Amino acid sequence: MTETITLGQFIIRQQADFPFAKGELSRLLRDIGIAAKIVNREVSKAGLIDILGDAGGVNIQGEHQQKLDIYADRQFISALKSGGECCIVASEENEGIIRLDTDVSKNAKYIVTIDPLDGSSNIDVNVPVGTIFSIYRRKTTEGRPQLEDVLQKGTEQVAAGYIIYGSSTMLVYTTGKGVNGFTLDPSIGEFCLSHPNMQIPESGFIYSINEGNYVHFPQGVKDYIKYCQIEDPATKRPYSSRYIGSMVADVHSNLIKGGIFIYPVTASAPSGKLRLLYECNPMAFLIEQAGGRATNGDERILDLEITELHQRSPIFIGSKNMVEKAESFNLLNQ
Ligand code: AHM
Ligand code: MG
Repeated sequence: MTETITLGQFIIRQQADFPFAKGELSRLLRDIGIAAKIVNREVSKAGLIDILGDAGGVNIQGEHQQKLDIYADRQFISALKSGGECCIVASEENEGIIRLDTDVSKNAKYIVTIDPLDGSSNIDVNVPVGTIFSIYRRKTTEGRPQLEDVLQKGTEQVAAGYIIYGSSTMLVYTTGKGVNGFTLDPSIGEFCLSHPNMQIPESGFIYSINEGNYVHFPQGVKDYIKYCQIEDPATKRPYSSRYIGSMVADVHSNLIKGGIFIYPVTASAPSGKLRLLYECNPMAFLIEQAGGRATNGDERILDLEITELHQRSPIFIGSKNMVEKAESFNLLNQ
């Protein structure tokens, strides 16, 4: 019989590697895992009840919020609040930072940034959606935690990961010592270690980009796409094109099979579409930990300075050799 290791057991085992740690990060990861199970329950029954669709609100990016976005946002914030290990949450769905001012959490040492339900426009067509999270250490040492505690470079991440709500639900995360993936076993209600020490193939044969925007891409991005499409048996080109439109699902697929995911600058989105804090940094940390690479076309994503909560960035992320090849094109200039 194969041994089953639950997320909770795995976290405790990993903590044993840090004898002086007090267990706060472990408890924080546990809280995220709990919220993920609750959100998963709602996502999986979304077709049955009136939770699908537009809640009528518009988030600060000017995009329509779906009801499940709001639900997921509240669940994660509430789990982090009751867990007591996080003093600030910054969420893609909220304009400002959210201080968790309870007696326990106001002095907590961790910050969480989260995209509670990424790709939510796909919910009503039954396509995988996801949650993306990052954990940072608070920098200020006294008083109330501040915005500057949140605006940290990607290199400062303590942990990051995602949950993919798909044909099965998985939680994949890193604490800077490799990447591990857990699949939710609905029969016991636990995330179980299913993908230990995940490594992204060095080269892949899949490129993922919204080619509908082709005419608005910089010339270098157009040239790279052409490179992917040219026949060359030695490098197994042409590559396959796969684009789900849910970053978590696209990056997860490329993590397992090898590939590159691209969201470049476009004429209408001159800084790209995806957010540095909620989407690019956590995915970049995780993919680097799996042996891959992530750039904005000029600089490593994790080295980018961040000045605004909802700052956007172009991103080229995935298999190391594919991203390096893309970088040989002029990816940023129109
Ligand atoms: P969201 O956070 O509003 O859901 O948007 C992010 C999503 C990503 O998951 C996905 O990669 C991208 O937007 C798709 O955008 P597009 O439809 O422009 O290709
Ligand atoms: Mg998003």
